[in-house]
Amino acid sequence: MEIKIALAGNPNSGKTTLFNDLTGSRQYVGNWPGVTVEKKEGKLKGAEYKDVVIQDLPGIYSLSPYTLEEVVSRTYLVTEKPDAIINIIDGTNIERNLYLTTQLLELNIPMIVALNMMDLVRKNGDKIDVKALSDALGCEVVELSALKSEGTDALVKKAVDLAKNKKKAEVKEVITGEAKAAVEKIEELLKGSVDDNFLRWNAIKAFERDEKAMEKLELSAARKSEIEEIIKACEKSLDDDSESIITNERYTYITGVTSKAVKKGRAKGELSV
Ligand code: GDP
Ligand code: K
Ligand code: MG
Repeated sequence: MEIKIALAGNPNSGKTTLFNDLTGSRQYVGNWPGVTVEKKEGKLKGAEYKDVVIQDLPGIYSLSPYTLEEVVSRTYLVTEKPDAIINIIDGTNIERNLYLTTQLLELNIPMIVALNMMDLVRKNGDKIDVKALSDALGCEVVELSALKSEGTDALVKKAVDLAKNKKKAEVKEVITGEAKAAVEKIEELLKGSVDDNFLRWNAIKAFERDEKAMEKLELSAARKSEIEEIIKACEKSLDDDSESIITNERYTYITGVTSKAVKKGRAKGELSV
């Protein structure tokens, strides 16, 4: 049976470099349905992986509905349900890259983080505690230098294992406090209207008033207004709009993760010797 693994990450995280390394010349390029965003698919190199297809997703910073690339990526993930996600992140820019990671984890699809640019991280004198990062995210993290093909074999093996075992990430508390309580109330209201695996993701999207995600659920007007009441109450209490509330929760979580796992070496801009 064919195994599908999606490759997701920020622009310039090394996605193309990794994709080329993983698939060699076994690539098929087309367009995503209805849009002119490039769609690249490839087969993993190596006889033992002949049934493994890698789907390259457009480079994105978020799963919000504001760009074509974001919508293409999230629609693929939610409707095609790949067996696993490889989330490639730029190790020299962890904070920004983890913003997408927190959203991908909410999709409840088995995921592995490929911590790329490790050659540069080392050169900069930075230290990343991979075990601490992995514990904090609730999913496996492997070090990688896509440019130098270092760590690719271990990444592939682990990603394929994950896809076969369907082992999901441990759910971590990214959204906390009143926002979490509101999201959980919305989850109760959405039960039955969505695939259970995507309950959390849809509840957060509903809380953010993400129309594109919600129109797929075909909720009744009554249900929609119940959800709106929950959102309004939370916004009033936290004195912020719901989308910003979620963004703030993500960044608070990410700051906690990086304070545990990342030690910066030389300050940026300082000359290396
Ligand atoms: P994409 O936008 O995510 O597809 O990123 P690319 O694969 O195009 O990589 C962006 C840039 O980073 C290119 O110049 C790559 O050569 C470089 N790059 C990718 N991976 C690594 C890595 O592990 N180490 C270093 N030093 N550079 C890398
Ligand atoms: K690029
Ligand atoms: Mg690219």
